[in-house]
Parts: sequence; structure tokens; C-alpha cells
Amino acid sequence: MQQLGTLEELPLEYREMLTSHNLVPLWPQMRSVLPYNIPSRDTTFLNWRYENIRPLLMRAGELTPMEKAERRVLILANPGHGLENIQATPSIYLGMQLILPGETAPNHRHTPNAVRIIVEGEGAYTTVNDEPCKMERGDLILTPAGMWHEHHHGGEGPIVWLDILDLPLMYRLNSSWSIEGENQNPSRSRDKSYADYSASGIVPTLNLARGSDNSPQLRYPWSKTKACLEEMAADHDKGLLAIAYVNPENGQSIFPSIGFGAIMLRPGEKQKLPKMTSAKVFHVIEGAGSIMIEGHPTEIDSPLNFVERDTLSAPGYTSITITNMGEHKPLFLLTADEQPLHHYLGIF
Ligand code: 1HN
Repeated sequence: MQQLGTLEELPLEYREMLTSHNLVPLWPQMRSVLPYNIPSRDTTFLNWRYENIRPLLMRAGELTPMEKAERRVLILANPGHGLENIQATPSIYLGMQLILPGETAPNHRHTPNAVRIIVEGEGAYTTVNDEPCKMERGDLILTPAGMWHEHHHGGEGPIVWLDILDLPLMYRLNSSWSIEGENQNPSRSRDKSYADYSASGIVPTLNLARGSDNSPQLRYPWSKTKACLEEMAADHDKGLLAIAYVNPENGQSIFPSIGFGAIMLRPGEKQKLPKMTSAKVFHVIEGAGSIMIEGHPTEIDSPLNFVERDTLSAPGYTSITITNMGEHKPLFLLTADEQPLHHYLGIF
């Protein structure tokens, strides 16, 4: 590899002249912005264990009332990107949100796309553009860019969910902003996963939203995803059991930025995931296991163990292997990655 000139080799007076005209020489940083053979990957391979998050989140519930928080969230920040940059991966933000019984998180809408995965508790619902979406463990609830959303909790104990947003991307595009709104008046009694989009392959004929990029289905119940994976397992006794969450009207990823999926591992099974360019996030819905990556300079020798409700991140351009430690129980994971964006950019 050819050695390139450094900044220090240049006369001080020349460097100062460049700076004064807002100019920067490329060659001293050529290798760092365009590494040979493999990109730099800042995403640290790590597990945010729920057993560590939960007590700190409950303390946030004691320390900070809703009026002082708007959204009571602990951000799952990846140290590889710098904790202050609120990135789990280059374009994915993760946060664990808590609502206590009787609390409401006020109505607003914003440019970042958001998904919630329900982690713990029941009795809460999110209203999205007047559609009340019930929140049950493992459900995926969408609030696409620009849609009004507010959260209510009428249940007994705390409710906790994982927020997944393309906020780091929007923020760096200087396009992240929000508007506050009046409380919503739900116009229907239940979300469209019960009727309009209750069966795969069937869509309502009179759908006025057809053609819009946003998925008209806002809630993807875990019970249906799980049932589908179990039926797939009944038909296939080997191979990776995985599904993607798509817009039922056009089959495309539910967001243009982040792709969502679910994986099932049979009892005791070990699976190598298809190699991909994008970093990846995992949230454990049911079961326990371990995960290992290969092909990263900061690779740790031993795999990371995980249990239910843990959330993990892994860098792109690595080979990921997951093992289900349950001898009799299947393992279910939800995944989020930047695959749609990579496809769009032509780098996947
Ligand atoms: C947001 O609107 C929510 O609506 C949660 O629950 C987390 C993080 C950053 C920006 C907006 C929510 C968020 C957020």
C-alpha cells in the first residue's frame, strides 16, 4: 500500500492558509475515509442486558415525572459510536421507554420513523393518527415519519418498550424535528391488524392509502409472527427460519431506512446468518442463547450470552452465528438493520 503524505509534512504557514479559506487537503485522511478492502465499523458488538436496564429505568420512574420527560427513555448508546451520539448503529437509535400506570406520553409527530417493540407489561396502547394500537409483548408498532402518536397506560404495573428510530440518520441530515399536538380522538376501536390486514395476501379493496410509501398496517402482533414461524418450522426441519416485516400493500420494507425481521432457532440449533453489509440489532423475545461474530478487528473470542428481553448490536461486514441454548425451547429474536438503505444506495 502506497504511503501518503501527512498533515505534519506540510508547512505550517500553508496549513494555516488552507484553514483560513475553509480548505482541507484530502491525502492525509484518504486512507481513513476510504480504507482498503473493508470499511471501518464503529458499532461495538455488545449486549444491553435487561437485568441491568430495568432497575435503572424504574428509578427514572421515581426520579423524573412524565411532565419533565415527555418520553421517559434510557438510550441504548453504543460506545463504539460515542455515547453522546445516541447511535446503536450508524443510523439506528435504540431506547428503552417506561410508562407507569395512569400516565400518558403526549401527542406529537416528527420526521424520524419509529417502531416500538413491547418488552414488558400490559394494558397500554399507542394511538397513531387516531388508530389505537394495543401493546402486547413482542408486538411491533409503527409510527412512520409524520404520523401523530401518543401513548396511554391504563394497566396495572409498568409498561416498557424498545424504541427503534432512524433518528441518527435524520439528525445528521439536519432533518430531525417534531410538532406538538392536541390529544387525539381515536376514530376506531381497534387497529387494522384485526381486520383490514388480519390475513397475509389479502388487502382491503377500498384502501385510500394504497400507493403511499408508509405501511397502512401500524401494528404487527407478535402472536401472528410467532405462529407463522412455528408453522414454517413444522414444514422445514433445517435451514434458517426467518421472516421480514413488510408493507402489506407493496411488499417493501416497512421503512425506507430500517428493515425489521424475526428469526426462530429450533431447540439446540446453531445458525450462521447470511453475511450482510449493514450493522444489526437483535431483541430477544423468547428463549436464551449466545451470539458470535467473525471478521471484525475488535472481535471478542468468546460469544455473548443473552436471555429474554436483552438487546444486542453487531457491526456489519461480519459473519454472525447464533446458538439456541434451550434444549427444548425455541428461540425467537426480532432484528433491525440498515439493509433497505444499503439497497437504495447500491452497496448491499
Ligand atoms: C419519540 O417520539 C418517542 O414517541 C420515543 O415514544 C423516543 C426518541 C427520540 C425522538 C423522538 C415516542 C424518541 C422519540
